[in-house]
Amino acid sequence: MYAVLLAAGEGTRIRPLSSDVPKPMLPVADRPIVAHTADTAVEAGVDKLVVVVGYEGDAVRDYFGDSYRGVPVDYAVQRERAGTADAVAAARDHLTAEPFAVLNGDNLYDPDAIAHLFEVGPAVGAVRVDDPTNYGVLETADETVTGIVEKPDEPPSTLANAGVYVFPAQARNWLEVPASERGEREITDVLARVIEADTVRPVVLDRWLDVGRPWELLAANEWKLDELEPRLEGTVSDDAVVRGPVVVESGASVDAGVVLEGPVLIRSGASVGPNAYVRGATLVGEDAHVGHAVEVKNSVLMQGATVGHLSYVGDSVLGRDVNFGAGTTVANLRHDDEPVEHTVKGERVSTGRRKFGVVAGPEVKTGIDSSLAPGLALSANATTDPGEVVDRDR
Ligand code: TTP
Repeated sequence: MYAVLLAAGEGTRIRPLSSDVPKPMLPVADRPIVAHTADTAVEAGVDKLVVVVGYEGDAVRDYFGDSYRGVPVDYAVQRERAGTADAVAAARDHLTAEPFAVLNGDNLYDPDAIAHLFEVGPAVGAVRVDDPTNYGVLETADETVTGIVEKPDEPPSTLANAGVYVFPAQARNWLEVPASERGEREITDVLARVIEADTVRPVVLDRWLDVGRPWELLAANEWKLDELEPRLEGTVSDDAVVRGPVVVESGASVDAGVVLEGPVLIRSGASVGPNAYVRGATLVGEDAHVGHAVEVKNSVLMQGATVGHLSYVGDSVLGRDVNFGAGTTVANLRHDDEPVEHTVKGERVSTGRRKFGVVAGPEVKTGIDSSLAPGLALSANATTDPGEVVDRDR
């Protein structure tokens, strides 16, 4: 079997982090999100990957090249973001007379369940949820999927569609579905045709995460950082303290007085300290720097991000080459203890998190002593003034 990975979306809901990279290339532990998807497919035994790229697609091509973990990789380009069925249709020239799997390049899956799903023939992955009304919900009878309904008021089951499918070869002829109400050609309409023609099995995944919004990138890192095998390959001072699962990659350095409390990953080229406190789950990306008297907790610092001195960063995502001035303090908790809100595509939404800090796009710079409010988004290249209290997105 081979797998089609959908990685053509822009990730408008995760802006500003996707302002210069496609969402599937955002980092989760030691690799981009889409590499975790590819790992799942490779470990389930696929013999080819077809990656559908679009927005900033070169970043995806540069990462995988023409093979990944011994499996050949082909690319298809989706010209317009016209929906998930359209994305698979863009790969038509690569679809063969064999059954094929389709996975979202921005989802994390439970690998054992995916291996099982690939074995059972036409199938769809699902997760059990308490409130299915916001999902595509599977209708089932006798271990067979009989239908799928989008965001139903009265859900026919608690099985939410997890966006991973095994289709029979003929499905490549059923991709020309009409646009849905939201104007996209949806893969679930292709699934509906497969359900009419074939027996489709539901396969329940224990764990699944769709990375759509910034706090889901934190959740993805919490998941994958927790799975890393601890190892200290970089330079770690004898005067540093390492507690719990910590990885310091070769080429990274940890100076005196630093306390690392896992799960923490310090990537190659990064430096921490002296006298810094980094608490899990935290990713300090390649060439990032956490300096003197800085505390970082449950955060993602992308490549080249710098928090040089006397700052606090909690529950936050700092994009590529962000620079926080001395004394920058992130607030990550509301006084009323309600979940922190964040603006996604112009709408205030609850993150569901009691603690959530800031989302800073690439090359943001804060002035010294900036105070940043919980849930704040700073767009690419935004700056703050010295001493400024920032409680509105910019
Ligand atoms: P979404 O997360 O629904 O879309 P997106 O990635 O563009 O993000 P946003 O809604 O924030 O703008 O997409 C689900 C998966 O399908 C994801 O892996 C991207 C992929 N996709 C495509 O490849 N082409 C498309 O036209 C669409 C809509 C999605």
